[in-house]
Amino acid sequence: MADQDGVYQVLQPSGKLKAGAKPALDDEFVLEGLRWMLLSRAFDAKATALQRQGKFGVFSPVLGQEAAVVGSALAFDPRIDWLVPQYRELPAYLIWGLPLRNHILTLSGNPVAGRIPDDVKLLPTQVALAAQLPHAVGIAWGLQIQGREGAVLTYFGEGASSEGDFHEACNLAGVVKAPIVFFLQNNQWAISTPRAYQSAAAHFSDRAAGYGFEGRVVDGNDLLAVYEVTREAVERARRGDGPTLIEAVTYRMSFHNTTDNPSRYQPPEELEEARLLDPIERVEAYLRERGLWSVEREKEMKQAAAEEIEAAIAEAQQAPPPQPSQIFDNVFAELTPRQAAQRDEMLGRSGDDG
Ligand SMILES: Cc1ncc(C[n+]2csc(CCOP(=O)(O)OP(=O)(O)O)c2C)c(N)n1
Ligand SMILES: [Mg+2]
Repeated sequence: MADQDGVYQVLQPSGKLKAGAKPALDDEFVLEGLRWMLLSRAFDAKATALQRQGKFGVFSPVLGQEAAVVGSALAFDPRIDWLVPQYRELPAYLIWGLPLRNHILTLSGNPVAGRIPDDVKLLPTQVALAAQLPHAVGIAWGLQIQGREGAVLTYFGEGASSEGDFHEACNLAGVVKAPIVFFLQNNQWAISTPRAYQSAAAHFSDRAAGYGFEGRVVDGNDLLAVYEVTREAVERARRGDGPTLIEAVTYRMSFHNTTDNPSRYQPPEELEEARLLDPIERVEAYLRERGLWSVEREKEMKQAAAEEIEAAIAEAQQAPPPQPSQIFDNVFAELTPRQAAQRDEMLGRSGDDG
């Protein structure tokens, strides 16, 4: 189903299947995907409002990239596979089992939920660009050495792919045939730096050849195509056939994060064009055509998403307020002598009861 430029697509922007396409996702699974996408979009709106009220710290929305994140995450099995994130993939963390309450507490500056539950195979979000990628390869290689069946999904942006860590991680992953999927979200911007400044290659996925593994480029606004390409990559990893670099071509339809004002650099016509390719509307149109989507159904699902978010916020508000000394918790299993001394000093000064 590749277009002339090689970008894999199953659903056209109108929501119609491409000629000859057979969706790998059944209807129930597509509805499940849409549910996650709507929850993500509703959370983006709520979190933006709470940040503006001073209740949340800096926050990066997923808006526009929901199909890329949800379609890829659904192709894995969170019971055995690991997720190593960047910072713009909330629905994937939830699919992996992170309680939304924990994410809300983190955004509220309360570290009580900073520790990821032991049974959730998820690493913390990473702001230092591409620093997560060597860790992701280490986990994948470790799973392989231990003879476990799990694979790793790691996310990063096209901007992060200009970092040395990206190349080093891919190189090693190729050499040891690590069971990993490098999922590059090409949302066309790295804050204010446009895509063209990151690489002269036609597609970021073309770089995979240089590391000796498979590269695929997919329409990142097409839930069905993203799922299918990622599923193939997971199966490749499970077979022992090594890594895949997937480039999901999408668009960041909102600000980089809440400190950013994209109207200063983003051409308005580009954003208008991107809005015509909205990934949620595409899935809705597909399901409507199949008689599975209606105004009532949409209302119900949006209402359920809003209630889930409100319940998680209420739950987060029950948590004890943060104490300054908690910044020492969950960093190392045991504090170093210097850290212990600093903690004692802080306890002495703050009246914090630890
Ligand atoms: C090593 C490093 N350099 C610079 C930054 C500042 N910075 C934070 S996000 C960002 C843009 C990242 O773009 P991309 O990887 O495309 O991800 P996106 O935000 O578009 O999802 C930059 C430059 C950083 N966090 N880390
Ligand atoms: Mg980007």
